[in-house]
Amino acid sequence: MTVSQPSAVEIGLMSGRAGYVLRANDRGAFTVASPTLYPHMWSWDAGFVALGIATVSVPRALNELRSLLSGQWATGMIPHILFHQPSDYFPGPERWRTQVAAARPAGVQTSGICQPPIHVIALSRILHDARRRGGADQELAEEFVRETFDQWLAWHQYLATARDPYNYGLVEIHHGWESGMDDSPRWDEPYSNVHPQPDMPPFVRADLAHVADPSQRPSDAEYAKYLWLLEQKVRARYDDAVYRSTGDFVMGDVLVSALLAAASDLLADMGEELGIGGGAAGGVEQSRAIARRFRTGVLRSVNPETGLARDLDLRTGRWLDVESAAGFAPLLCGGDDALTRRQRDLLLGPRWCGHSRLRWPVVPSVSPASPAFREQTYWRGPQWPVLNWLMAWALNRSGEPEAANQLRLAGLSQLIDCDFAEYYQPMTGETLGSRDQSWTAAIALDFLA
Ligand code: 2M8
Repeated sequence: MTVSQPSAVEIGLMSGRAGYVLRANDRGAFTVASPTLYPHMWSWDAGFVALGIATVSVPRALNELRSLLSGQWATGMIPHILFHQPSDYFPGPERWRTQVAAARPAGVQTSGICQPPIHVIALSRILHDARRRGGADQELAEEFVRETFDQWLAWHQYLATARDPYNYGLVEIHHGWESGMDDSPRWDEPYSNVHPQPDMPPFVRADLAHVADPSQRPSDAEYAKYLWLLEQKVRARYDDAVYRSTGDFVMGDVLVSALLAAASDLLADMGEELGIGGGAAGGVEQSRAIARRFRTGVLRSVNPETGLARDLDLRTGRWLDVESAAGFAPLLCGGDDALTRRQRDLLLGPRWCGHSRLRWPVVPSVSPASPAFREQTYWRGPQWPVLNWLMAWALNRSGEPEAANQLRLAGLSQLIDCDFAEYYQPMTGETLGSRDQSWTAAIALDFLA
């Protein structure tokens, strides 16, 4: 299916409405991930939000990242949620009980796990935008990179050490939420080994009140497992080594690893350009080493038959062969040109974006040809505009601008109604989950810039 360029009127309407959504979701010091379902700051959402806001205002974009960094733990971890204000979101701070953790930050309540390291990818894009504009924007952005370089490096080092103590080259995650793809079939096999115990405190879900149909969200049984892992993290006092030996879910995540590799290269590039982090033991070299290790880990995980990268269950030692979009991790971190071309063809081909039943040729979270595919359940098949953005970004970086533009145009067509939904039913184009989702509006702005 070929998709055409949106008209000037459509572009004007979409960018106006996307800008409006981000303004409406702005709470002063930070942007909520969505107005009611997610009334807090989420880590990887904030990265996408910042790069979208940068197309309108570089200072506001930098403030978003500064606000996120205010939640950084002493370990270097950037937590997955910052609770800047009270709300009915569950699980909130009283459930996370991060006061048991010595490394928690002062002055802001946070969750105790993390999310994919998209932030430096966003920052380098913001810097690029700011340089194009020049003047005060450029100065501000460069100053921000100088000021925060060590914090980003600490974040990446945390993932490279506390979360890869044996140098596998795969970042270990301790909860499906850390992958960003909560209920993805990537984690079905590992979750079958997670058994909530009767001493887990009872809970009432708040999320279902905010969606039209519960089948768009994870099931109650899945939620109980999510809460059980949270409980195990609390019982380990958020000490990664203790959790590793006691927790039920320890996975080498290929998407997180590929993003870490890509982000580490970009951090090194920025350091070199701005003359920071130099020397043999400096931040630039450390970043390059992290990039190399995790790129190697991602490439090693590829199943030669399918051409897709695989997560590794570090509890059982089993590779997890699932046709999820995370399998395209090598496209994000590069390192093998033949594989990049193979993945490009696969992504645009009939098992993925070129599947005959898709309403729009946009990356689905799971291949529609896979038995695990569900068309309206959360990360089990629906299309997530941010994933599509990531793949377009990756294709551009790998020297595939035409393929990238195909995804961009398809992504814009999908968003033409300006609902900026959290995710989309791939066969009908119906909007699912939350409306006015910040990161969806943000990537629309970036695609239009
Ligand atoms: C979703 O995750 C949260 C838990 O972190 C939830 O379901 O309550 C995921 O889509 C995640 O990737 C995203 O960052 C978050 C906020 O948009 O929502």
